[in-house]
Amino acid sequence: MSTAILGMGVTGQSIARFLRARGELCATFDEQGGKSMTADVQIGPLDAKKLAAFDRVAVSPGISWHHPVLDQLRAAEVRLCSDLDIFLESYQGELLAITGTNGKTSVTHLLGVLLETAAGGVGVGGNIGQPMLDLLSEIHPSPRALLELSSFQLQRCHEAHPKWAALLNIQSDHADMHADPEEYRASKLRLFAHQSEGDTAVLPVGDSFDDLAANLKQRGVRVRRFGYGNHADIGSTDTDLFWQDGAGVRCTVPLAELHLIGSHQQCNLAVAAQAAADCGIHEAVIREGVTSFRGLPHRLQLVSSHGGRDWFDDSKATNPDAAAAAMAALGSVVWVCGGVTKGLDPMVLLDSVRRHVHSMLIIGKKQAPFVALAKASGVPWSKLGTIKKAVLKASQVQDSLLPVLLSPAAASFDQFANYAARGDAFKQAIEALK
Ligand code: UMA
Repeated sequence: MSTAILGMGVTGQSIARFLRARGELCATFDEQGGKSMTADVQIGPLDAKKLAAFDRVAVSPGISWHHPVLDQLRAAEVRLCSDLDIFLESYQGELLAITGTNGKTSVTHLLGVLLETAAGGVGVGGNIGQPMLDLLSEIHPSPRALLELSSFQLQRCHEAHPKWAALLNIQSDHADMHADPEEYRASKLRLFAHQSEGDTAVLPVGDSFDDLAANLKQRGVRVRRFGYGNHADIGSTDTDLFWQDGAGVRCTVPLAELHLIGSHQQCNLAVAAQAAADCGIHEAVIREGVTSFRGLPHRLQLVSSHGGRDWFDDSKATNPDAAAAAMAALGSVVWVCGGVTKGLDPMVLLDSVRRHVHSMLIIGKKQAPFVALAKASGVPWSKLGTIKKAVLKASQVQDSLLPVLLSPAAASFDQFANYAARGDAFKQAIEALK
């Protein structure tokens, strides 16, 4: 079988490594090129005629599914596939998968730590950064794989069938890559399309997932709903985190024992706890795991208490809903926001800003959407442009009790390599104040 691989980032390189190790023929293509690319990569515009000569074309997640060349290949009935398809062709173990707009990396990370204690351990990969095909390079791959899957990865996969799958939320994101919100939602829901008797699906509580839950139950899938409040099977209340053990008995941990704030983060912990319990991990291990988890960097992380106020780095909040959850968790904040909106209008945050924001400090190259939000909300605002200037300005805000929250509601790539670099710059700027 010959494969053309499109996009030679982390995913494309892992596909090439995997197929070449098996002696399969493949050719590699990238439209932009880059320093890390080997000489065999064909750099430049994609040519549908050339690609149609291959048995299949593996498409990296960051290449739009609506790329005109992919449309031409579809018209020519060329098989398009993803690294997930190639992974599933070869992997014989049990598959656990996590998707959602926000929180999936945190849940995947914590669950990975918990499942590491199971016999045979776990291979963790996917959108979290470790390409899933690299998990198969081990001589004895783990008997279970835990994948974080993005809408892009699910959209281009033919038949994922996870034994245990969770959807954390569907919020507005990636409007620049998906044709419309329905397409984005449909991509995420593909995770459950092939689940059947004996599988488990974890879904948020709420009307918008009731039909899916009913449909899955009809197919014999065990459905668990998570959320805030006692009506959920898994989740958090004002006082506790809760999930169910193997016998269906409710396990609880007081919120006071957790390091993570905000019901959105606490519900994520509960989902990871539930997954671990469903995989037979001992309750004591789960308790230890959730109470010791301090969260991943750049996710509502307290990074300084300089000047008598708390400074939170939530740089990973690259869409409005993530920022809204962070504001709600902190109550009232000086908000550092702005960046690349990815086709999403920050105006959806109007209510949250009115309720939780003392003042807005706007960064990023194109500030107009955030300026419009500030004007509509009536809160004081300043256009600062850089993180450094925003941090300096924040340090001068009079009400010293208010936390400063970097939760940009936008991507970082107008000014930084990624959200982590943006969060690091925030921390450095706070250090520089000292
Ligand atoms: N490229 C083209 N044409 C295009 C677009 C890209 O040729 O139209 C080329 C670029 O020049 C580049 C390569 O494709 O060389 C990049 O491929 P990619 O964007 O698919 O990125 P990878 O390096 O393969 O990383 C991908 C995920 N990236 C995206 O989905 C955008 C990584 O998720 C993931 O960790 C990795 O696979 C391993 O599975 C990142 C991400 O931002 C963290 N994900 C989004 C998110 O979490 O919100 C979905």
